[in-house]
Amino acid sequence: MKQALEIKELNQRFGIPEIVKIVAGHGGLTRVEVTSRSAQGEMYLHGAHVTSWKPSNAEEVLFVSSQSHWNDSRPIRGGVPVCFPWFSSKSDDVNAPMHGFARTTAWQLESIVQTGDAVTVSMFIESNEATKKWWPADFRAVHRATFGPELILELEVVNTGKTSFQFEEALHSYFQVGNIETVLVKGLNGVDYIDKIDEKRTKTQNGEIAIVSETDRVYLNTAAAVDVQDPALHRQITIAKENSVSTVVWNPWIQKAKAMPDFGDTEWPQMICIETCNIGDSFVELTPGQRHQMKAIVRVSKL
Ligand code: TA6
Repeated sequence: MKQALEIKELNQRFGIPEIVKIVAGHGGLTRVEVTSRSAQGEMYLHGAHVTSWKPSNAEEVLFVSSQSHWNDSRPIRGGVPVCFPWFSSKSDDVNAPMHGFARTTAWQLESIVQTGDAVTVSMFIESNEATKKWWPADFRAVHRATFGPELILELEVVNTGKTSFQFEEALHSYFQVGNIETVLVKGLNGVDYIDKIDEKRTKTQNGEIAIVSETDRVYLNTAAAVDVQDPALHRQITIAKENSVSTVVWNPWIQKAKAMPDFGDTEWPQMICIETCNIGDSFVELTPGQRHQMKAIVRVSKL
């Protein structure tokens, strides 16, 4: 009953008739649903997690595992997990959640604005006792998702405290592909990367990337847009970015897929992660009052 009242109030405050409604989604988690002339989209308050973007002239672009958990203590497997304020494991605390606490935190709706054919959903979190259990900083983070002919994701972090802090961030985007074994990833030729599957050795990308085994690479010092060419679905997904200098390319392949309980054993051929980040040595530092906005801009075109 409590959730029904909350959803009713959220629809009164933020709903847009025929365009935006707030519902109880998978696992009863609160979901914003967008249906406009240019695109359909979904975003959960849990983790400010975008789980769907389907432009009117294309099929679903994001991958979500059929085995995903749907509860407020686990991250959703797929879509766009927001990794903040650290990436992967926390260097000084083995008990800290992987990829930070943002993706398993309840965010709040800030605004929902229709601009022409596009709809921008903004959600925010602010530092509190729960976040300070893991990280002492005073901050406000906003995740703005614009569902239109492009999917535009912006993660803004503001230092609301009196001391500087450093953080890592990633929009850990899972993209739907027809067959990973025929996909080619272009745009990173000549870029150095850390190969997490080969003892974190640093290598240089030679040409385009074909995925032929478990792939987990952190491309360094690159602002380049990436093209995911997917002949099986006859489309190309382009991921451009702003204020991001790291790009992660990940596919778990067979063994890692089997090892993940919230990922189907046979789902690895249907997805690839192209992650828009500032991680490792490319962390972000904010002085008091300073803010940083990282943006991913996703487009789909016919191949
Ligand atoms: O971004 C790639 C990666 O760091 C992989 O190493 C793998 O762990 C993936 O993220 C998924 O992490 P998660 O904590 O969501 O299972």
